[in-house]
Amino acid sequence: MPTSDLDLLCINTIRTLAMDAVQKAESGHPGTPMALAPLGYRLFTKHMRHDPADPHWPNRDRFVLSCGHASMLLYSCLFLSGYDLTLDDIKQFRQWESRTPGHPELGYTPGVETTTGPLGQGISNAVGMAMAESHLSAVFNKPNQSIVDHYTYFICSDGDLMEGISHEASSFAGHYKFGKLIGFYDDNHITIDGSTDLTFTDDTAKRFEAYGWQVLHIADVNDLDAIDRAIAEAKADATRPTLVVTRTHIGYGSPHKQDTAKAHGEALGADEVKLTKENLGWPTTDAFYVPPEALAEWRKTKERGAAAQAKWNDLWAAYMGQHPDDATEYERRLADRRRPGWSKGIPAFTAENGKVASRAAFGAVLNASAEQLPELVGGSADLTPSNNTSVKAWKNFNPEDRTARYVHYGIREHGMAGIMNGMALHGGIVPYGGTFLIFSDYMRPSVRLAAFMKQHVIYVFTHDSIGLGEDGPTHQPIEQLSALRAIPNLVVIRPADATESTVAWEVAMNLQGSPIALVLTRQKLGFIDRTKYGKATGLEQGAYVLADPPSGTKPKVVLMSSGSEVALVLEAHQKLAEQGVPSRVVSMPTMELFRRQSAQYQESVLPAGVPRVAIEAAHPMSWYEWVGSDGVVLGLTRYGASAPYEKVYEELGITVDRVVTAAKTLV
Ligand SMILES: Cc1ncc(C[n+]2csc(CCOP(=O)(O)OP(=O)(O)O)c2C)c(N)n1
Repeated sequence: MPTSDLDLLCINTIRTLAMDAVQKAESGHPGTPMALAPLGYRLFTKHMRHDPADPHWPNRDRFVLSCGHASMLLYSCLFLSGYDLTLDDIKQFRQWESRTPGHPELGYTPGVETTTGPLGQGISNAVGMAMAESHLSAVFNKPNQSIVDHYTYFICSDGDLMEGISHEASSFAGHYKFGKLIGFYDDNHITIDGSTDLTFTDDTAKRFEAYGWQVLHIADVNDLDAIDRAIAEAKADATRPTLVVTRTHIGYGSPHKQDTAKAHGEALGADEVKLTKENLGWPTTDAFYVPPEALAEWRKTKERGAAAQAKWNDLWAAYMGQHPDDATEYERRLADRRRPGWSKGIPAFTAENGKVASRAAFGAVLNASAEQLPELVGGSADLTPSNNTSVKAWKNFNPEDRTARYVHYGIREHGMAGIMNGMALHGGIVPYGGTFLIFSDYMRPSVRLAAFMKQHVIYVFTHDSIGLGEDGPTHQPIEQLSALRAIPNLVVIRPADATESTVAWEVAMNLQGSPIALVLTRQKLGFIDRTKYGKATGLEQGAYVLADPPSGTKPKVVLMSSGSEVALVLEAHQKLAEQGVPSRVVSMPTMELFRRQSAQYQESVLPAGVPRVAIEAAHPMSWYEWVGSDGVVLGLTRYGASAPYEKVYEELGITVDRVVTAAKTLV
């Protein structure tokens, strides 16, 4: 069926809004929204089940624009479909505090499901959303009551597919057979530097076939029937994700810029906008013109959405009547709330446990609480026995049993982090994933986005320092701790012993609005006797006093540390006391939570005027914030070494004696 005049008007409304918004802002990416306009139109008005009046409807289809630079495609579709977004918002594209920022940002614009812009991330988020759907539907659906039953759509560009994370996530999705994941590849042959001939001659179709995806083709995105057919075929294959290789033309309709890199990332220019509108047969050259008949057609989406949601509401009401416990449980999970008393079964560590690595303590605590945390879905990037991320009672998540909760991510750290973001964004799941701390570098772009998007994701980073010993400097993190602590809103927790590890897990599960990195040792740590020293619940405030001089004596110096080096400062405290220097010991497992405390609490832990020494087997950078201008940080500004860990500590000067010497020079 040839495209009707009305369809064309609706499609060209996206194209002209994109051109006009970018022209007004004098920055942005007009060409890709212009190219993808027919696909956006068809998805939002015909295929996607979504309710513009309720962007949080749990059973909506998810849509991810992985090529976030094409944000005007998404904003146009959201505004035209009837989300709470106005033409004025579109006119404010890329302006201060507008709801239409340069790239889509979660929380700013109703209907935006994830923050995209760093290419490749969106694909991994979409995989995570499809995974969440597959798990939750297996857990909660009943015969004839599929309360979790939706598709996840994404659009990606050349750049998305060139980025390595697209490989990790797509390979994962193929292996785990996410049949309700439907992606469109914007095959426009153009990137910023010019033609894709310069850099990208992969056979994308063969690549995705090799991953186990169904691959379909649309020869011309302007063929709406072809879009419909592809989506029908994609849905018909329930066992494979689908990639639709879709030929488009960047800057479609622009007489001088179509099919050129010029249409990618800058305004077309007033003259070219005018010429393009004429070329498209647009009724006027006025900016931001939305033909009433096009808007009316687009807004039918609201009726469709309301009807779809009403149908689901009936289903949900029946479900609540027949399965009240499951319904309550589903709501609890969507709200990211814990079961009351979930942590009661976690046993306390005592001196009898002897020395315990914090990774081992974590494994024990995870296992002791897992039954009360059915919202957890977790695993490791092929380091399960090292990360202690497994739960004895759990089975492996797999295509035959999607209720299972242990995820073997394979050696795909970046993919794992992006997929976890997708699960958290979907809702109903708290994802955790493990690897060595050193490989947090491989995950960093997704960790940053989790923090930016305020997602509840838990990273289990073990082998946290030179303390891992013989594997040597390639595996010994140095700058990773400071680098992670520099990510705003990421809560990094490095527990000092088994007891702090328990509190860390409780914080990690209870905290909302921040991802949490648990930084854990390979080597065993001594037991800190809490009848003698400060309570480990002080971790909740980020830092707390572990030891003070005998009452009445004021400390002359504060010794601080985190994790395995807390043992060193405790010993230094003892030695200094013997030498007549009264000191205070502060355990600072998490700088982020300490920063959130009142100035009064901070002062009570780190009193002004008392000099401070910090020690950590890592780059010193993050400690300068806490030691003050006259303080001393003992850290590492070199790489580690391959040897038994005690020897490495000794040779690199992470020792009690150095703390004692530094403290004495300060007092
Ligand atoms: C990780 C990452 N690297 C670089 C960029 C900068 N960038 C934005 S779009 C783009 C490539 C544009 O080519 P393509 O992905 O084909 O998009 P199109 O030109 O078709 O819109 C680049 C390099 C980015 N956004 N993310």
